[in-house]
Amino acid sequence: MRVEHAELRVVSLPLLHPFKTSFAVMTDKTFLLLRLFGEGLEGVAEGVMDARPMYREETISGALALLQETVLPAVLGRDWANPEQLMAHLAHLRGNRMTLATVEMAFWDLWTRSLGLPLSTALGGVRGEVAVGVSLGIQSSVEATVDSAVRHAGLGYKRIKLKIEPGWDVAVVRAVKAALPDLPVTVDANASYSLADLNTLRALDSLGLDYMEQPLAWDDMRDHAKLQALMQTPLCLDECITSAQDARKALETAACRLINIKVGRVGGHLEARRIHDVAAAFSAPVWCGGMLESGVGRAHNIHLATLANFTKPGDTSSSSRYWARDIIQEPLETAGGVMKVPSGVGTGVRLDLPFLDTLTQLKIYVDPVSQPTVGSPA
Ligand code: OSB
Ligand code: MG
Repeated sequence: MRVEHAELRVVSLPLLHPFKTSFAVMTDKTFLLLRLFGEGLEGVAEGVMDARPMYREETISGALALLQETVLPAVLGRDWANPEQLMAHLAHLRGNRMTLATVEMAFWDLWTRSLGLPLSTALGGVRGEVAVGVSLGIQSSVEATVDSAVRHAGLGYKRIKLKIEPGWDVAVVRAVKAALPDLPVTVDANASYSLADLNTLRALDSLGLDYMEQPLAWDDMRDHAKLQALMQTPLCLDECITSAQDARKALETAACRLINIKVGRVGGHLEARRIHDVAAAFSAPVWCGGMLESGVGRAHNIHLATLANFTKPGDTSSSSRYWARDIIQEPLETAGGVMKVPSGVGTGVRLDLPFLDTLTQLKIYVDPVSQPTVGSPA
């Protein structure tokens, strides 16, 4: 599969409702969109890095520079047999997994379209629909949160995840658990606690949560292992896990008992699948997280979540929860807490280009550069 040229965009899509986490309030989703073109086909992916490094350390402008200066020149104008070969060629580049994931995922879409296969089939998926829950941001009141949780439970969502931060935790969890005693409820602190908050974390531990996501620092597995030893509630790591090696170390040291896999955080579908396999070897469940992706990233997430060990509901809820209008032509909507895998080849979704153009803040075409041939007499 020859990758002939690329288009990079920065796109800004307004959120229907502000989304508040322990680290930011988001009112729109600004993201990098990459289109790879080759052999008359197109593959698309979005980056999950934000403008500012508040979730992990990559940024949109950093990714744009790295893609233009280093990654795309290494990829364009060449033939790639498969995603493995492409990623082996980029394996000397350290870190920057969100940036690398953007290229890897766009290539998977392009390559599986050229093979005439759905992405989920090429990945080894085992199901045609995936179970989903919702992630509810920090709200203005406990009552508003309970109302929202009950409404989403009524729509069939299979798990309620509450964003928490110090000062917004025990009371809201207790109220939601009281309203929905039979539905799995989880919390996500996005790294806003430390071991100094042990009293609060212990209080949360007694509330029957299905699991607690990333309570401690984004880059600290060791304190998570200390905390897990003191808690009944399983810990789930998100920010801490960027690779299969991270996953192995986290599970070996009992820093967590399950993992939130975000394909955009870990360097792409190959690494996401390796994490899935490592977790399976430890009998640890995984689930598919989200980063408020547009339909492009959402479709990639849904295909990934068809792998066998994605046994907990993911965050890939209906597109209409986030946007008045998405940037793809196909609807991505759940019914009864289940999201159907988009049918068709590749991710199965196509860009709504006229609408996308109205949201595009920056557009850059990247063509192959002529590569100097080392050692040839020219
Ligand atoms: O930690 O899972 C997270 C959104 C943005 C950044 C980080 C996270 C989230 C979510 C929302 O929880 C998941 C979604 O609905 O896409
Ligand atoms: Mg999280």
